[in-house]
Amino acid sequence: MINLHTVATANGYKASIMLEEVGLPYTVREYDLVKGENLTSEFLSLNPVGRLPAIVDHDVHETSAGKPLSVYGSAAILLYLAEKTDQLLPRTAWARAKTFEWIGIVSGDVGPAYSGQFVFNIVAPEKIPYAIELYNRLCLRMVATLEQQLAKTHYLVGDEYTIADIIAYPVATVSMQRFPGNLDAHPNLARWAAEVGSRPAVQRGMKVPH
Ligand SMILES: N[C@@H](CCC(=O)N[C@@H](CS)C(=O)NCC(=O)O)C(=O)O
Repeated sequence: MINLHTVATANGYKASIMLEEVGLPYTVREYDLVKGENLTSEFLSLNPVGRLPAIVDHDVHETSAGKPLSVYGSAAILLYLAEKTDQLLPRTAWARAKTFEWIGIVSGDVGPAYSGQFVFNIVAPEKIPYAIELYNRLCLRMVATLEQQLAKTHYLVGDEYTIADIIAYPVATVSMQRFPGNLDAHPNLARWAAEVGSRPAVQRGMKVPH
């Protein structure tokens, strides 16, 4: 059995979509970040970073007497579950490396660009034009990168639906949607998002925790 510790955000949905896609049974615990539930000693003992999502896999222990395996972070969770179930990770060297590359792009470039854009446009009490302009431009570059790729390939890595698509879908439909006109102005991204979003596992995962 796997426990999913999560929140209703793009990062949380990446993990719940993956669990739905691979078909492993799991329980869900939702955290209230405003109340600081992610900073309790109980949660920090399984993830010292204190962020969500994280999973605990009770089938795997470091030693026979040790505690169950915990894995933090959407990219690590997707890679772990893909390897555990032998699903959604291509076998050829080229496609496998490109899948890793897209996991890195979405986690390290696209996600932080949209986080910064949200913080400086919406959350920051003081509106700093330089920061707003910087992150708005960065987001436009990121969405253009996805659009260019999806103009060339059906899914992010060729013809095969992979964990690269799973990690990118919640960003495209939650984070990018906050940035007006993003999907509408990018037909290949919109085509891909409609197809990925029609998968039953994706629809179920996008409802976890709600
Ligand atoms: N690199 C992580 C980022 C996780 C992350 O930013 N989690 C946010 C929610 S979406 C969080 O837990 N924030 C609470 C905090 O930073 O205290 C991932 O890809 O999963």
